[in-house]
Amino acid sequence: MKIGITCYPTYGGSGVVATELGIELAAAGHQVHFIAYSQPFRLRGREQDIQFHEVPVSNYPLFEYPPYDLALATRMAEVAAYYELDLLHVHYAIPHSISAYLAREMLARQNRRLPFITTLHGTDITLVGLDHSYLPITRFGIDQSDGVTAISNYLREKTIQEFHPERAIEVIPNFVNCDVYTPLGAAEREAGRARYAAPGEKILVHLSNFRPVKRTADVVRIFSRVARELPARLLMIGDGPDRSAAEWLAHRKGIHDKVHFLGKLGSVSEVLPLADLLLLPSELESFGLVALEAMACRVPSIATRVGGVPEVIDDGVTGRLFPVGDVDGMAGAAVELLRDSGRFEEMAEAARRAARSRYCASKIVPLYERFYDNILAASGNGPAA
Ligand code: GMT
Repeated sequence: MKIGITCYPTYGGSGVVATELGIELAAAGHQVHFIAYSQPFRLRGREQDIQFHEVPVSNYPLFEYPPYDLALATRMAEVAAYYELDLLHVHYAIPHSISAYLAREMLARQNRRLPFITTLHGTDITLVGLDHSYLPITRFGIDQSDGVTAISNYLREKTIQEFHPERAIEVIPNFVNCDVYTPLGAAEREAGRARYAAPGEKILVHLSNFRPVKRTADVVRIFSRVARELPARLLMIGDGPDRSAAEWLAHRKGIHDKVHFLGKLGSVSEVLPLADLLLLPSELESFGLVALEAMACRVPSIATRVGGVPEVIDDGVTGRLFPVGDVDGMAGAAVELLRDSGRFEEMAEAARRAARSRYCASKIVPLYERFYDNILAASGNGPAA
């Protein structure tokens, strides 16, 4: 199959899922074309067999707001025609589904079919879509899609409840490559941990785009309580609007020498397996991809019971879940686990097992391939059903 993929190429779960999907599809023998304003960050160094098409957005002085969605639609239509794409798969509804709709309509005038699939990731529905100025166009994008998937049951239900779409929504959960996200051998792990912590110190990790929804101040508060009870370090991976507030809080609490702000890392899979616990105290997560990546590396999470997180983390088995803002509860659970090596090992093992049995790329990517086949069959582009 020849598949065009569009996503937000910068730091963020939807772009990560889109990129990993493209890599897996290319490995399965499909021809994959990314169409975005810059190369997706996780694609760097892994672009073999994948083509990237940059979307140029002209900056004519009249345009106070350069029309990216139109430039994207134009590039989608061009790439689809030049490379004879079978379908487009867009990640995040706004504006990608609208650009794909325009591309499909442009090509229809040349008697070419270009069905498109929209995958909903979360904030496109919970934040962007519910801003009333975007609601009608988000619903239009969903209804015009030839197929729609959501990354958790929570998000599917939320979309139906808020948007009443005409188009059916299929849940295809996020996934992780369990060979890339995998525990390290003892010697390699010890050597890696020594970069950040002294022997005997526990390592907690947080990874996000540091947006308000991630509650990064809670991460620092939780860690501050943990560090009072036992020797520990905190790795903060990523960057975004709330990073400096988190740095300020670490200084104010006098723990800045124990908190390492590592910024945006391309190779998260090398750092996650060094940690003991992941902290994910978000206000909302439609899935919580980083918790799954950590689980695959044998790292359980202390997280909030929000959105799709309980579908990923089984409370008390593969991690612990608490109400939003329950900093004391989350810190207490972290200390309890880190002090009880028997229970910790059991949870770490269960986390890895759950990631492998339910969310490995080898299990989920075929669901997308089957979905593509069905959409193609329904749109008359074959293969035969
Ligand atoms: O959480 C963000 O700010 C990024 C956002 C995105 O679109 O990149 O993440 C959403 O998609 C991820 C991948 O499917 C999910 O794992 C996140 O839970 C979801 N974020 C929210 O729902 C807040």
